[in-house]
Amino acid sequence: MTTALIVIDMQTDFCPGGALAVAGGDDIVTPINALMRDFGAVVLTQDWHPADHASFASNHPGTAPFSLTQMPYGPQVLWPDHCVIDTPGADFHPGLDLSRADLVIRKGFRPGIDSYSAFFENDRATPTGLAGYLRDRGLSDLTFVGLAHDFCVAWSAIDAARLGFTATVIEAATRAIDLDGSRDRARADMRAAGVNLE
Ligand code: VGL
Ligand code: ZN
Repeated sequence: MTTALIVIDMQTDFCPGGALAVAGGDDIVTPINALMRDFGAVVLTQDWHPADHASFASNHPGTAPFSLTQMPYGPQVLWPDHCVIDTPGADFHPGLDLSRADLVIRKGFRPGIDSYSAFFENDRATPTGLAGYLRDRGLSDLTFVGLAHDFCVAWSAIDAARLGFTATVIEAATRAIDLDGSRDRARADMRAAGVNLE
């Protein structure tokens, strides 16, 4: 089978009660577990930030979470502290079936740069290594689910399409942060990049 399910950032901090909670984030755990059986491979991503990470508003005195700043690599939303390495918020949701994962790819671990996409950091140039892994295994047909629809899922699916993979997002198995219309923008950007929205 050439298909892979890429499960994006299904972590405690992105679910209700977490530091960067996405509304309804935990509703998609059971559907994602069920989907895992239908794919030739399952990859999980894990947002994994040091406490001094540049994407945290707390590391930019005078700024508020959800404000926009300029980084050397481009615009960056400043977030509440989330998914800090080795804290409970970085754990996978306790209901997620980890047993089916062939690979866990961590991202966002360099202090100075964020990484929404599973393929590249936010400079859109520094690779995570995932593309090579998928190509080596002959996994060309990728389906994306998880959190958040309008950030890490969208950036991952768009990069996948750009890299020549077939990319599909099952929107019912995602939830959006929806910051200033980011959900609709992400949908338009994904369509423009050739991502299939199901
Ligand atoms: C995400 C904001 C910051 C995501 C990760 O998983 O969509 N969003 N870090
Ligand atoms: Zn993050």
